[in-house]
Parts: sequence; C-alpha cells; structure tokens
Amino acid sequence: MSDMIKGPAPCYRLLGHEFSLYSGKARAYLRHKQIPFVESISVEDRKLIQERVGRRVVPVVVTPDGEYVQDTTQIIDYFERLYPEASVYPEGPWQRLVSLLFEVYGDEWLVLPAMHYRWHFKRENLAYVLRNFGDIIKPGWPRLLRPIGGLPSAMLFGNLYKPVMGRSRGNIGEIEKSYESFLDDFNRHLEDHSYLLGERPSVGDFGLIGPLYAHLYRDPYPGRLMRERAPNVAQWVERMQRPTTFDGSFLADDRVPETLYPLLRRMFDEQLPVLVDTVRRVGRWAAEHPDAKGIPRFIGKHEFYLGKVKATRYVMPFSQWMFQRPLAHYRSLSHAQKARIDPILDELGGLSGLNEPVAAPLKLENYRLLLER
Ligand SMILES: N[C@@H](CCC(=O)N[C@@H](CS)C(=O)NCC(=O)O)C(=O)O
Repeated sequence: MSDMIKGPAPCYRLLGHEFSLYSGKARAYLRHKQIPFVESISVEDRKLIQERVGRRVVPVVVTPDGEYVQDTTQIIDYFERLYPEASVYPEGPWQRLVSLLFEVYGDEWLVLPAMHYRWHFKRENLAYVLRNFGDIIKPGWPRLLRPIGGLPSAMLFGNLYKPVMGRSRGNIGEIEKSYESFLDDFNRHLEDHSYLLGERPSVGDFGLIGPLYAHLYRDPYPGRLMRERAPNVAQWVERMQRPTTFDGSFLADDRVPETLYPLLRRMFDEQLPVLVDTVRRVGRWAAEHPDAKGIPRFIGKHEFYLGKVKATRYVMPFSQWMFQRPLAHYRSLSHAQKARIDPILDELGGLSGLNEPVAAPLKLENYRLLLER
C-alpha cells in the first residue's frame, strides 16, 4: 500500500475540524488510503465554501487543481476512482450490501445519539463545547473570550437538532437505551474482528466513525461512557482515526459475521421504517411538484418509533439519496445471490424495506439534491 500513489504525490486540503462529525469520516478515510492531505480551515475558507458550495458546510476536500468536493460520500467516491487499491467497497455482494447499510446508519441515524449526548449533558460537556465552537468561529479572539464567541452557534446547534432529528423529552430514555445496546453489540463484535468485515475498514466503518469520533468519543460525557462500557469500540475509534496497518483484507468468501446481526436487526427495526417512509414522501412530493428540479432539505415531518415511544422528525430527502446506494446494489443482485441473502435479511427484518421501489430517485449535482427527471 505504501506505493499506492505513484510519482510525486499531489497534496489535498481537507477543510474540516476535529469537532465536526463528518470531518472525522473524511479524515479517517484519507488516512486509510494514505492520501497526502493537510487539514485546516480559516475564516476565509469558510467564506469560500459558502461561495463555491452554496452553504457553510464541512468537510470539503480541495484538490490540487482547486476543485471543491463536498459530501463525504462524494469525497470517498472521488478518491476510490483515483486510487482503487485497498477499496473500501467489498467485492462480495453480501458484504457490500452490509457495508453500504452501515454507512447510511452512521451518516443518517447515529447522528441522533451523537447530538443528544453532546447537548444534553451540559454539566460535563458545555465548557468544552463552547471552547471548541469559539476556536472555530472566532480564532482571532483572545483564547479566554473565544467561548463567548461560540455561544450563538452553540445555542443554534444545541436546539435545532431536536425537532429536526426527533429528540423529544419523551424519548431520551429510548435514545440512550438504543445507543447503549449498540455499544454493547459492537463491542462484542470487535472482540473477534478489527473492523465490521474483518481486517480492512469498509465504507460502513467510515459511516460509523462520523458520529462515533467527534461526538461520542471526544466529548467528555459520552467519551467516558464509551471507554468504560465498550473499550473495544474506543479502540476501534483510535484505529480508524490513526490506522497503522493498511494491507488488511475483508473476510473470505463474502462472510458477514453473525456478531453483526444484532446491529443489523436494530438498524432495520429503528431506521429502516424512517428510510422507507422518506422514499414514499419524496415520491409524493415529486408528484405534487411536477416542474421542480431540486428538492428542499426538509419536506414536512413524520413520526418514528424508538422502542414503544413515538416521536416526530423532519423528512430529509438527503437520507433517501444515501439509502439509494444499498437499494441500487441490492437490486443489481442476481436471483442466486438474492436466494442466499434474502432469508437472512428476512430473519433480521430488512427484506421488505430493501424491496421498496424508489418512485422519485434523487441525484447530487453541483452540491445540490435534484430529482432525476
Ligand atoms: N452529508 C454531508 C453532511 C455534512 C454536514 O452536515 N456537516 C455539518 C458539520 S459536521 C455541517 O456543516 N452542517 C451545516 C450545514 O449542513 O449547513 C457529508 O457527508 O459531508
């Protein structure tokens, strides 16, 4: 792997920061692929992101010829095309499906516990959080004053996520129960494997590292919870952020370890109904807006369950775009491949969701989510 990039290596910039969820995903990926990059972000960069991408979002990769690549999935695919060695996409159809599902789970679902654990435990987290926001937003201010500069953003982020992702007063207990069970199950899996699918991280590991690094590992309260309750998960986070070996393989014969089944079952139970409903709502929205090219970031609200507790969240078309990836892969499988996988999916509760037709497919073009018409 060390000779993966031939000739003088071009240097990329990662505009991101340690405190940001999706920056952790991009950073871990770039390190795993041994792609030379420097990470930094200035006030000027943030203005340029606004101009080029259309909103202030991180992470962004700036290529040596000045291209801005945004969205971590696009970043990963950009580099997978350039450097296909040690791909993060397994060849085996079952492993590939599982890895794509875990990417959607990390990116689009575990953000809820990540936000909850960052913002709910103010006594342990708030000073740290304000310091981090201040360092990003007011880097030119004296160190002691920066936390005050971080306050407006902290107030915004700390409240906005609740209606958007569906954290109500009633479901706090369920969010924590679900996350703790996730930790227990993942911890158990990591007793036998370095990553989800063996000795090489897949795109699913990179999906998980987003929420599990900046928030759930680095923030004081959930960081302690992870280290005490699930030490193997904490070690996996460290491995993902600072890989030392680059030549591992996925498990042979397209094997998906049974220790992942409880994790898949929870995903199918909690997230899949939300994804399926998102696909239906996007389809309805598209039918009601026959001339629309783009689609708003949120299109109304829908209900979802954690345990027996019902809550409301915003319908996010972007989640459909992410979900289209495992759906398209599943659809591309042969009868024989499906015959092998379907009974397991059925047993775990995922079969009907993966057969959901996508009425209005979405594409991401020039940083915008568009209807494929
Ligand atoms: N799906 C995107 C999400 C990026 C994202 O949401 N980043 C957060 C910070 S970690 C942000 O900048 N949010 C502000 C916004 O999206 O307007 C990705 O994978 O890059």
